[in-house]
Amino acid sequence: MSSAEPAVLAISGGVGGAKLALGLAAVLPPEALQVLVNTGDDFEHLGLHISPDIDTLLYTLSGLADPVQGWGIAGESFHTLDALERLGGEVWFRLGDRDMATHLWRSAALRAGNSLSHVTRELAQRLGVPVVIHPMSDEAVRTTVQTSEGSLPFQHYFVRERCEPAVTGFTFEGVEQARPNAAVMEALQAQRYTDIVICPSNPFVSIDPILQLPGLWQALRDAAAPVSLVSPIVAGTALKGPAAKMMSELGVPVTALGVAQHYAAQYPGLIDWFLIDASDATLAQSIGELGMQVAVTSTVMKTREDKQRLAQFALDLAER
Ligand code: FO1
Repeated sequence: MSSAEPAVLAISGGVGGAKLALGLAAVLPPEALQVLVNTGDDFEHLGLHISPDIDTLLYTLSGLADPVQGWGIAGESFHTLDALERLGGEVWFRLGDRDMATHLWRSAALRAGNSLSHVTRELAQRLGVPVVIHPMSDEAVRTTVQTSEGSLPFQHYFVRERCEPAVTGFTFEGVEQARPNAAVMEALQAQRYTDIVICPSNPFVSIDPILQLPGLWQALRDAAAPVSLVSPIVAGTALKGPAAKMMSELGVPVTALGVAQHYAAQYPGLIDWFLIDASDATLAQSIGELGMQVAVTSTVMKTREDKQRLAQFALDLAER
């Protein structure tokens, strides 16, 4: 793929975002889609470097993903974890046997001195993913969740504690020193993106770590390409993950309007189009008053057709 070609940039966390990325991949030629992915969820575990959101994108776009849970590989076995459990090792993070190969391969390649961008590009090629997946940064940024039970590294909060502790805030360790993905910054400066689509991912732990990289959200705002965002909250609930629980614990209204207020306050002028589900149509006027154009459609992605239709709808907004 020539990186000088015009392309759509999707910005994504894990499972929810990967659904729209899959829809975009189906309606665009492969070289016309790039995905910028959160790495705030990455962690070192059992001596391995794990990049859960990158892997969710890799597995979803290669057709390997477990369709029920959205992460990991379909039909996975857990013999290694069973053996580790017999040894008294840590097994709360469910690493499947085949998934383990990805972590082994990535960890060795990083240890050999390669950047996460390079390693991700190699993995995509080897797994037959034609879309470019950009880690948000080659430097470590680690999401920490402040909770009623103290500060927890993201995966400890999310998987080990099953999102049970009440959230009081988030920090993205290392974000001030990290540089945003160089290829994406260069493409933004060269006006190579025709559309920028923020997927329906968790605003606080999937999209904020990306947008808070120095200079990134301003570069997205200043690009000529329209920025559209699909609300991850529909009819007062999150379609996937703990976003609704987090919003309610943080005192943010658990509505698409609450999501829009977050983006308007944190990233003024960034969002051109805010996409909400038809069930939230009554919120359109209040969201519009925040200075965003609002588009109403069906945003729930259950089938392949839903994903493609929403992807096409988001792309068509640019022509309005
Ligand atoms: N999510 C879970 O809820 N439980 C798990 O045991 C788990 C294991 C896991 C292994 C590899 C991987 O790439 C992802 C995994 N996830 C697991 C998903 C992941 O932790 C979260 O979905 C994301 O970090 C949130 O975007």
